[in-house]
Amino acid sequence: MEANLDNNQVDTWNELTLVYKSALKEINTKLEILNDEFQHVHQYNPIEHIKSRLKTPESIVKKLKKYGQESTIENMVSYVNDIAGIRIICSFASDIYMIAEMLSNQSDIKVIEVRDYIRNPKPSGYKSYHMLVTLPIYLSDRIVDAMVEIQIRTVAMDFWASLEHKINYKFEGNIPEYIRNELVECAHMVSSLDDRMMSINEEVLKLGNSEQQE
Ligand code: 0O2
Repeated sequence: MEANLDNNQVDTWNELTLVYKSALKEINTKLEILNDEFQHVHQYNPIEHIKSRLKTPESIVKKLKKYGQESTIENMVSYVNDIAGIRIICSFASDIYMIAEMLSNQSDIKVIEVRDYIRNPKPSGYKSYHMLVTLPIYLSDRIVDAMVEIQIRTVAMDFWASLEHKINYKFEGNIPEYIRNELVECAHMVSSLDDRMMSINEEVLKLGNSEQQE
């Protein structure tokens, strides 16, 4: 993207990426605090790991093309919502909603949109909980709101999504039907695995509680 920009636009682009990077740092810190506090109070970490990324200029341009928009900085800010993206990987499906709620309850985070692909999976079988949020970034002379796409999913959902993403890339979006069907079937297996792992965990927690009361 930078190659087609004049000096002023390069400045704007650099400032924008600084704002998006700062937003990712802030959300990362918020999540680390929640995870540490959770460990302290409940003796377990709901978050397995966190990945964050800034969308590459190539992907931004591709998305703008998909929307039929010119590749300008204004369009990038107006139309591409996931320039800053963070993915939170949890152990259990129940952790997903708990983390989403804890983040939404923070007063500086404004939830713009929720897409619950866990309750409503995509036809591909894709499952994940997506939140589009804004949060204020305090610069030296002003405050700007930065938008971040937060994806929350289990380890198993993430395993599925990573493989499906690679396959989709390999076939440029035209996955052969038999592989697509196989992926849908695997997505069902992932859901059932998540349910069973969550039941085991609940059972273990119950046993732990009753032992403490004895
Ligand atoms: P990347 O490379 O991960 O950034 P929209 O943003 O509304 O125009 P879309 O795709 O309808 O586009 O939004 P949606 O459905 O909320 O998807 C946003 C992101 O979720 C995608 O970003 C993917 O990361 C992920 N995602 C959505 N559907 C699937 C799916 O079927 N399989 C996999 N593996 N991931 C999915 P990008 O920008 O498409 O890609």
